[in-house]
Amino acid sequence: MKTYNYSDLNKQDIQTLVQRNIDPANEIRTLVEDVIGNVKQHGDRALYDYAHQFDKVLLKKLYLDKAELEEIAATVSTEQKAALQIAYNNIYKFHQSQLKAEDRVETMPGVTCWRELRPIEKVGLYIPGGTAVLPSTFLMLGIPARIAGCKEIVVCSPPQKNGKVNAFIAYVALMLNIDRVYLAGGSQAVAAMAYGTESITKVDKIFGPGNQFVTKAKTIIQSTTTTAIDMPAGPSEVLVIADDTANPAFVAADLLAQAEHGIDSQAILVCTSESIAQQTLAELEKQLQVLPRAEIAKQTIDNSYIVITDNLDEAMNFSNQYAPEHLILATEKWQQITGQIVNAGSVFLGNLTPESAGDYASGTNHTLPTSSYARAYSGVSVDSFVKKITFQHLSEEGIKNIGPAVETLADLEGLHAHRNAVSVRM
Ligand code: HSO
Ligand code: ZN
Repeated sequence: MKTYNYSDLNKQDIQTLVQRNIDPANEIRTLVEDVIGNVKQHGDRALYDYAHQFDKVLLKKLYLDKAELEEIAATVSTEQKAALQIAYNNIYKFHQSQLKAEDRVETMPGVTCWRELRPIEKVGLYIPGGTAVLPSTFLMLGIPARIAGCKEIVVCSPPQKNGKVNAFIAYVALMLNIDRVYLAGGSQAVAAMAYGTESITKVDKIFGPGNQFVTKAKTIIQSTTTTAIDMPAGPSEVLVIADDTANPAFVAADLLAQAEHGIDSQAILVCTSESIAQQTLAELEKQLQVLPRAEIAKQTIDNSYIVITDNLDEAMNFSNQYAPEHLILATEKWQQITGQIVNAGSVFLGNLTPESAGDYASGTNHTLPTSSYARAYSGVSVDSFVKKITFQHLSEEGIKNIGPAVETLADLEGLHAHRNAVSVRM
């Protein structure tokens, strides 16, 4: 890991350090557009063909039904079920607290305005099935969709070579009361949910992470169809702020947890103590040895860096410019600095709070803005699955109170019909 001294860095250096790979998927655009065009034109037929071509499987049916999911899920152990249930309960509890009715506001006597939630009717969840199958992601998307009350939840996941999905995906589907999983992956799955096919419903919004093909397909359909997407997604990342109260073994473990996701992940350490940084590097070496995914983690660590700062304020300053997906405050003084956080997807406070807790089971969502989108986006929550519709009501007193102002405003914009809509009522 390269080490930089914050005081040696000028504005341009920092700009370069906090920059992520800008759209490395651009070169695959034509390929993805081709797939989208094909699915749009040939529907299910194209999905069968792509399953053969990309997933190496000849499907007889495009989905697994409840009985098949139950059969596949039978291999999940009691211990695994119990752990999934704890995650489910905590995620459910935290997300349910996000459903709050808002107050009605009387802006003038007789003029009342308010907002009400309505679920997005049809949502599509993409559950990746690549090198690491992530049933936790299925929970993170399925639970808020259920809490929001979405009428139709379409789930797509790439088929394995045996024409099935992994047992944990099947089990989570059943936990969520979802009794059909479509066997479609990659950009073809995104296209199917955006355009609809004979068997897959066109949805209003597509959620979920995926490889660069999935991501590219999501960005394309967002601008070419009426289907929305959760957020632009890039490789996962963590930034750890550590001071002399941090535990180097913990910090190294957190950096590696991020690093094992993929070779394009980033694991950044911003540290006020050179000695802690050195000890963390030694720990990294030690802990890497025993990791099954060491190969991947090592590449990420080699591409990541350390910034040494004079104090926590400087560290926070750098972090805000980086706008990390995950921010870990590995310091006993975390309470002193949380107020200064401006840009971050999800924050982990103190030495005993690993990102892994939030990745799986504490209750917060792990679908978060990457690539510095944390400057403007929030992570997935129940809000992502609802619309907030505004309502207003004017009483007789209300129209009398507000009418003259609206008439004047309509006049000054030269919109006489607008003025009239008020005048006829007064
Ligand atoms: N850290 C990932 C989520 C995840 N980790 C799933 C393990 N499984 C992105 O927030
Ligand atoms: Zn993770």
